[in-house]
Amino acid sequence: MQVVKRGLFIVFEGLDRSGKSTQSKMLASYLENELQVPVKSICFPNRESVSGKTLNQYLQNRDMKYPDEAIHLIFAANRWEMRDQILSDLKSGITLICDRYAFSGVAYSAAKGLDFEWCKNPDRGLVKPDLTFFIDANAETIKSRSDYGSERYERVEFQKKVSESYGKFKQEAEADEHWVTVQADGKSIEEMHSEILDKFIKYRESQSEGCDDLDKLAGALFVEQK
Ligand code: Z5A
Ligand code: MG
Repeated sequence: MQVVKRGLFIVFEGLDRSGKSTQSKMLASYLENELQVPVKSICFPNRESVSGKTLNQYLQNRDMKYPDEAIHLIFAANRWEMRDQILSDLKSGITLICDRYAFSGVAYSAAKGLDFEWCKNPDRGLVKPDLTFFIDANAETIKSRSDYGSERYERVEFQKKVSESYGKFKQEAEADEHWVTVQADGKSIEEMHSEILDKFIKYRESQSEGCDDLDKLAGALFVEQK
């Protein structure tokens, strides 16, 4: 009988226009076409769901007034809506490539001035990623990229604050292997892809014996390990 190994949960994080969608698509396509790994691409916010429609309106309309705390909770609800599907896909052997996750939720809301730890609360207990690729791009570099400025948060000063919030995850993650920082400045799309692929393959090889066990990820996001 063939044993289905669970899929891996891979997240991409970073500032607006840092290259998350480009790199997620390239990784997904390589895994599917070159390694024959079953893959599904997902993204947050999921703008199609009930909560996602509100988030889409909010992001596209800078004049829409809404309390920062309330919108933060809706971003988190948008992830909880997908929790069961994420677990079920991973169990059935599908590797998920996820464009933004709860780290975005915390980084953007904390950049608005909300308390960093408070911001984690609504996402506590979600599925923790196996690997999070943080694309570390300079806020000044990305402002020249196409379509920059079209949504609510795309302002250099604000992006610098988001970058500082992400920096806290970087510090927290020093003792936790799931956070992988990929420097973006001065690198081509292809150079970044090969660096990410290399790190992914090394991780996959290191996990090949033990990755059936989903228990250590399910419910583990932002929960202290005892
Ligand atoms: N948000 C939040 O507040 N709370 C939450 O919980 C969540 C999100 C989940 C929408 O996110 C907003 O939601 C976002 C955070 C907030 N803030 N804003 N505004 P989104 O993911 O839908 O959109 P985005 O991240 O803002 O933008 P994006 O366009 O999706 O960016 P990207 O995916 O990182 O970039 P890209 O599409 O891959 O690349 C952008 C361009 O740069 C494109 O022309 C590429 O060809 C080019 N590019 C990419 N890499 C390179 C390199 N290495 N060199 C040169 N050019 C490059
Ligand atoms: Mg994108």
